[in-house]
Amino acid sequence: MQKKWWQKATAYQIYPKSFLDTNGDGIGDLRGVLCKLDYLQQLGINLVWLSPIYCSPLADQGYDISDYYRIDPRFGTMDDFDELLAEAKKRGIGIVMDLVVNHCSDEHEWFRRACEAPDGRYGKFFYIEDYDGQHLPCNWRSYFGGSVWEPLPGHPDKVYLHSFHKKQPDLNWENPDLREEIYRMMNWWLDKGVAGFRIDAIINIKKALPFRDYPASRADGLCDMGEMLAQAHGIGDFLAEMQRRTFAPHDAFSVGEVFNSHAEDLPAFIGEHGYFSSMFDFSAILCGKNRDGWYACAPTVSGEEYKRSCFASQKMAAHVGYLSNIIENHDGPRGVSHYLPASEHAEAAKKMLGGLSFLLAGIPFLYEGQELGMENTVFENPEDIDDISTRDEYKVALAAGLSPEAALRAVAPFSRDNARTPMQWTAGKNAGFTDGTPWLAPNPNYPRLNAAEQLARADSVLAFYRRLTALRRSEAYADTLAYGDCIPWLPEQKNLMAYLRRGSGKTLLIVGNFQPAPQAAALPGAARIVLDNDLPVTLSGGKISLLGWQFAVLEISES
Ligand code: TEU
Ligand code: CA
Repeated sequence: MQKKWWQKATAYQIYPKSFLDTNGDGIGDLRGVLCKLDYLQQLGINLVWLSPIYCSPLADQGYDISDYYRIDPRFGTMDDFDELLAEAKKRGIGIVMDLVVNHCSDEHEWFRRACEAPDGRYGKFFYIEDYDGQHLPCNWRSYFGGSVWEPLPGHPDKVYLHSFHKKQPDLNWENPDLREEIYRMMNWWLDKGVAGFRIDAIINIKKALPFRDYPASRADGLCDMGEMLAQAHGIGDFLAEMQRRTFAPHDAFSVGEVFNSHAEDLPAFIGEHGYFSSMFDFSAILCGKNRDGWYACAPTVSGEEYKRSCFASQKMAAHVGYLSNIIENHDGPRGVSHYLPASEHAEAAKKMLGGLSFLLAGIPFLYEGQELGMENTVFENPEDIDDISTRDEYKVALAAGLSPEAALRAVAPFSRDNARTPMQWTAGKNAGFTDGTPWLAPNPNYPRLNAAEQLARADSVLAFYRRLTALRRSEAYADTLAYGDCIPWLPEQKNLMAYLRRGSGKTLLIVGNFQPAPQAAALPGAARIVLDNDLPVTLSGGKISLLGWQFAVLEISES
């Protein structure tokens, strides 16, 4: 496979609204990101993905863009952005923008003009259909609840399609004029010097047309979008065009938010000449999901399930391309709360989980606060929920007959707010995130869990992540970790997650004991410890003896 500049990168996702507020309005901003570039550099980051910072009414926290060419004043100015780009570059950090082009905001000029003239140029940028007051074009359920159809403002005889919130009208990718506008915008940012894009909800841009009903999955008579997407063919034409017109000429990095991925599609998506450089591996986060709603989903995922889904994805991507590996992002629970049992949020277990994910083949993406081991937050009553998706799922749980208390308890483990609480910088007021009133309350655990405390401690979760990133760029192991194979080791041994990274003349064994009880594991050869999670490692008789939640990286001399 051809070598690319991003294959050795370590990436970090910033959710700007929750990162650091520098002007006391309670909302994180670009100057906050600027302040923390040294912190990111010391953490060993080379790529920063910024969740959306464009002008937006923030109906879905910026994933509803009203102007693709401007920075929302709440986040700063274009001067701040340019400064950020330049200062990041000085530190060897590339900025990856969030590309949200399945939809825009209903406050975007395109949509306003579509409402003025539904049959005009901009009406054709959207999906607008006639409506007789009774029969909607189809029974698809939006991701945030309710029908995907909403009356077009000013036109009671017309409806428009929104796969997400009604303030996020879908863009019509079948229209070449629309596609041209999108490529122009992408190239404008790439010409400015951004390193690439994370591409939002991209699988949704291709609809199965003409509109028709699918079997209803719930009492609301609506169907899951997945039903329709399974019948939507030909997305590759759009993605190949996007790749050719934007990413390729700029040698940009691109990572797709691709759900519903199938092995047979992988070469087209992330192969040598794929549409994207990489795509996220969501297989573990999809474990235990249930179509009835969050209330019916398993609140945590076992170590065995986590291991099996990682290994299945690794096998699928082997010799095809680079997955991007995560334990969390801005759309769900904190990884340590989701993949570790509630009683095991000790630092050793957090490091183990982080290490196991980080060293898989692919690009590791950390999410802000993951490097501290930040945990799910606490919801005391329904008013504590900010996120639109959680509010909808709470209603779904009530409709299924759960009591208000039970409904809140059932949806809390999945809430997107868990990942969106302010970054915990210090033990001071509001976790050092803001001098004002934070837009979302910080997790009450910040007095004990914060960056300042961890920066001062050699065995902190933060210090461990620094060692992981250092290993990834070390002269000794960078090639093995970037290009080596990933081979499961003792995959049948229960609650042991172990794999080899083999390549460039070296072999590493990555091993984690996914349980509180100790266990031993056979070694594939003579071993030397390269990194551990601050628990004493015992090697003897061709075995490693692991304490509960112990993690180690060993260099193996294979004979
Ligand atoms: O997510 C797409 C997506 O499918 C998820 O939103 C998922 O359905 C949802 O998180 C369940 O709660 C992307 C963004 O990551 C997300 O933040 C946006 O809300 C969404 O697109 C719309 O732009
Ligand atoms: Ca601010």
